[in-house]
Amino acid sequence: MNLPDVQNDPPRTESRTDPSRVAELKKTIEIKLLYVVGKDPAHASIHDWYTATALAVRDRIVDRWIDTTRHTYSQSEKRVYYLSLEFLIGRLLTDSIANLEMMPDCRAALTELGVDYDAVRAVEPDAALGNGGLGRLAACYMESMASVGLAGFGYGIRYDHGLFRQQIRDGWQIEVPEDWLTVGNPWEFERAEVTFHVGFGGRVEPKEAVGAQDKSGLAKSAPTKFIWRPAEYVIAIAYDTPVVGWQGNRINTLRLWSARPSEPMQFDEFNRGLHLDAFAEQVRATNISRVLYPDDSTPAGQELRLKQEYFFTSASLQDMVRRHLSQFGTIATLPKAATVQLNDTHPALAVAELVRILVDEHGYVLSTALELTQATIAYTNHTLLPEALESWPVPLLERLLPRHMQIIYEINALHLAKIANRREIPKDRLHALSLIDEHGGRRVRMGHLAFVGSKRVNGVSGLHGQLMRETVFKDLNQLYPDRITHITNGVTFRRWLVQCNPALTSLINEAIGDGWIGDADQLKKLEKFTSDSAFLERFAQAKRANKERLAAAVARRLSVNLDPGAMFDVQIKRMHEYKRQLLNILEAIAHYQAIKAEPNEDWVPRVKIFAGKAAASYHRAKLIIKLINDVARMVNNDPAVRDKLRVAFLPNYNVSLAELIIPAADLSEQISTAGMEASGTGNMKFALNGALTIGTYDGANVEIHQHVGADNILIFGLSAAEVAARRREGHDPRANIAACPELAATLEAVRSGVFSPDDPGRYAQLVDDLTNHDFFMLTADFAAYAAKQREGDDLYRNSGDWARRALLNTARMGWFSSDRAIREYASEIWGAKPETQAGAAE
Ligand code: D6G
Repeated sequence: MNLPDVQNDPPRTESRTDPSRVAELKKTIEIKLLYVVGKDPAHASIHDWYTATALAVRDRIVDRWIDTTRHTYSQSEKRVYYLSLEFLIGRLLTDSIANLEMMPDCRAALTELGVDYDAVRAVEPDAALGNGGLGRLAACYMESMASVGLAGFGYGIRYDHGLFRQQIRDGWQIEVPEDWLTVGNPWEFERAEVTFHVGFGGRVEPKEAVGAQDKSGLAKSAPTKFIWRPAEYVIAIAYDTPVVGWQGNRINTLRLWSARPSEPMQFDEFNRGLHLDAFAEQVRATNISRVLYPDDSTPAGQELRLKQEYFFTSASLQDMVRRHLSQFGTIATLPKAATVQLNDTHPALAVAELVRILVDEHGYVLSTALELTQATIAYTNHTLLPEALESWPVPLLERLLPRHMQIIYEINALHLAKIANRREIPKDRLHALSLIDEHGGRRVRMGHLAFVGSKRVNGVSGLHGQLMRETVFKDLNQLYPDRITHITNGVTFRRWLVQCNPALTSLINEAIGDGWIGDADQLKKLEKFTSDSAFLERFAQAKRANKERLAAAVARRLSVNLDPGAMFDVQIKRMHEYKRQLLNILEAIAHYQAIKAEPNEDWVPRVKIFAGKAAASYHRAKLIIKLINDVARMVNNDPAVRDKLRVAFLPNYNVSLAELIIPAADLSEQISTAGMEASGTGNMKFALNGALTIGTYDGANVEIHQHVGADNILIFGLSAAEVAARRREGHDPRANIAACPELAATLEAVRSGVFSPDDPGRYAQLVDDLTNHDFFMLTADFAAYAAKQREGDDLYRNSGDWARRALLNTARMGWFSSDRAIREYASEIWGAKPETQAGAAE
């Protein structure tokens, strides 16, 4: 079993307890421990207490959950289906307790039982059913849909193993399987009766046309009808987790599918002594929900990934159609009553699947089925990186989903036929508009499929929306000019301020009340405290307390001592070359060399903190982790710079670690190559918690800059347009290096093995690539970045003024609440009306 390794918190709110509620809760926890966990309190482990507490809290959720479900049915609320291959939920205990405003009671009840709440919360495993931003966004959106009062349904996969656990051995990343379910999951309800058959393979047979139907759009003299006879079926079983909105006013459902074989085993084979073979098919079926993001560098890995995508998409749509028919009796009204949001292209097969259901099972002609589909589905694009735009080989789709491939061809034909009427679109753009990419082996472009099958296609920041129109969907945008929009991402302030930063939350509540928790714009009221030096002092003290908490955790885990008086400079996110952790560590090396050269200068002490996982097969990203650790070892053991610079790489970055680190940050590193980070949400969490951003003009940094004001953010480097121009006109890294002696010296030190004496050639290739290619433009931005860092030092010297700028960041981040983002989705895309609470229209 994996031992939980983050013991953050302690969240202590000032609210009072209610003795009768405490007594009632204490009784429930005792009953759960005894009758559900089956343990004597005298022998209960801390994990047993966690399970009992979670079950007691869950009881308080279920009544409201049922109320919400009834309300949705009785009011015929429009349902929003959020399909996502990832939900990076993290821990749920504090989330649920805080949103139900039960924290003081819960702490008190456990104290009376002789149990420490913080110890209980720390044993909950992180539900790491996602990689990074996209998955965490889905989790924030689920919470916000419940908080603003929308009938939101999350649909995804219940992976047995979430994102791998990262260990660092001798500076290298090692991946270890994650096993969050081994100790049970008290938040989920298995719905053994909610099952759907998901087919794969087989063949498509023509079937005699069914008789004419008179409703418009239904097949009258249908040409040829087809029937898909899959070769195998996998069963999807539902597991429901309640999603608690702020103050528990609404409890929505996250439904995750687990894969089961249609037969438990091949009995004949077993009896013939073929004990392993008897389970082969079953293993193949259950593998579908086994692991988040299987390595898809092999054909078998690719097939599994595609199966995962179809598996959860099909089960979710079957469930949606079943629910709609049971409530309304006809599928014709689906777009009025339901909307499906595709979180990136992973569920893009929903377009073909819904058309298939409508045509094959409900008798629609394909063009009408496509219209109904387009009125129901919407698609969020998350990346412009060509290598991240999904496409599937046509032969693979033909083999695994033959009927869908046929439907995709038909959709493509209808779509391309539109061009005939559009004189302004040159006919030679046909290949760019087609759903099928004909270059180097035929592939289905999933982004194009999602685009064509959707009512709206949104980017996730202003800049990203604009770049989508100019680059990846340039041609499609010309054909469907009103389809692209953008909705800038947001984060839920309940988790990313209230729960993770109780020190700052108490101070804010004292100053402006707690109305901001449900209405984030109220944070603006904090602006009036920017000239109140006593308040600024307390604001700085809250930050200091969070830094001490983090320093204690780092000392425990890494035996590195961090001075809470130093500037905490943090970059935590997935390891990726475009996110440029390498730029950060190279600048840290240059800074290290500068300190060594002038040890008596008045340097501002800095702690550079990194955390992040690299994909298992992403060797360059793993090498950068190693470089950070090599630099850390040297810097942290060099007495000459000890109190001026420290470097720490914290292993196994996950939601809980982020909750510990973010409140403690002074400086937030958001330094992607401009044009490559679609939005970012980490950038929002840091600024909300009173960190200044050092960043490029990229993704949502652009909007953070607009909101917090140019004086309260450190922007540097090439813009997206400048990056594009350099790519077009030729980028000369050698000239950049020659023009910046600090960079030249830094690269030489890395290349020659100063930081890798055990293997001097370790970084030679890395430095060569930077010198000769530098696709991510590190050398172009280095000098501006280094200068900005020193500007940051100068600001930090004046602690009162730094606190003022930090407070302005917190005060002006209200717009980045996921409640705002969800309201925009509701009005611009979903046509759904949020309620502040179930039953009361806003
Ligand atoms: C969720 C919430 C629960 C409800 C169940 C089935 O688990 O209250 O009874 O879903 O709801 P339908 O799928 O039948 O709408």
